[in-house]
Amino acid sequence: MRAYYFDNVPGDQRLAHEPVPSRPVAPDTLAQMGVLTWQIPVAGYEEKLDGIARERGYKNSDTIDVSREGMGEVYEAKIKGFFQEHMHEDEEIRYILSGSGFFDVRETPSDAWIRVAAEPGDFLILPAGIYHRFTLDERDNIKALRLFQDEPKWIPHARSAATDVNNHRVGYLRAIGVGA
Ligand code: KMT
Ligand code: NI
Repeated sequence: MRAYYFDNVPGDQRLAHEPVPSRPVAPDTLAQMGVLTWQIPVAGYEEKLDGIARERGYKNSDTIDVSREGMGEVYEAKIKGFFQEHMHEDEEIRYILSGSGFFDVRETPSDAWIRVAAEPGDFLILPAGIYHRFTLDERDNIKALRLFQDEPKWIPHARSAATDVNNHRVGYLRAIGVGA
C-alpha cells in the first residue's frame, strides 16, 4: 500500500495531494503508528482473511459500497462525514475488494497527514484512538469489507478537546510511545 505525506494544498479532496517530489512513508513507519497493512490477492481472499479474522478475534463482517449508486440519498452526507477528522474507540478494519480511495492518518506529535492509497487487495487496520479521515479518489467508488470484533460500533468522534483526553486516544498515544 503506497503512503506519503499529504501536501496540505487546499482543493479537491479526491485528488492525490502528493507533493513533488513525493515524501513516501514506509510500512514500518505506519506500523510504528499502529497502522497495519497487508496485501491479500482478491482472487481467493476468503480463506486468508478467515485466518486473520480467527487470529485477531474478528467475528463479524459486512461490505460497504461507497459510491453514488451504492449509497443513494445519503451519499453526499456520508462522503462529508468520512472526511471529517475523527477517531473511534475500536479498530477500523478494512479489506478493499474493488475501487480505490485514500485513508488519511495523523502522525503524532507532528500532526502531519499521511495519505494511504488503498486499492483492491489491501488490508488495513487503523488502531482505536488514531485521528483519521477517508475520501474517495477520482474514480469515485470503493467496495470494502469491514470487520469487527463484536457488535459493529462505527461511532466517529470528531476531533475536539474532548477526544484529546478520551481514554482510547490516551491509550493509543501511550501504545505508540508518544505523550504522557
Ligand atoms: C470509514 O469508516 O471511514 C469508512 O468506512 C470509509 C469507507 S471504507 C473504504
Ligand atoms: Ni473512521
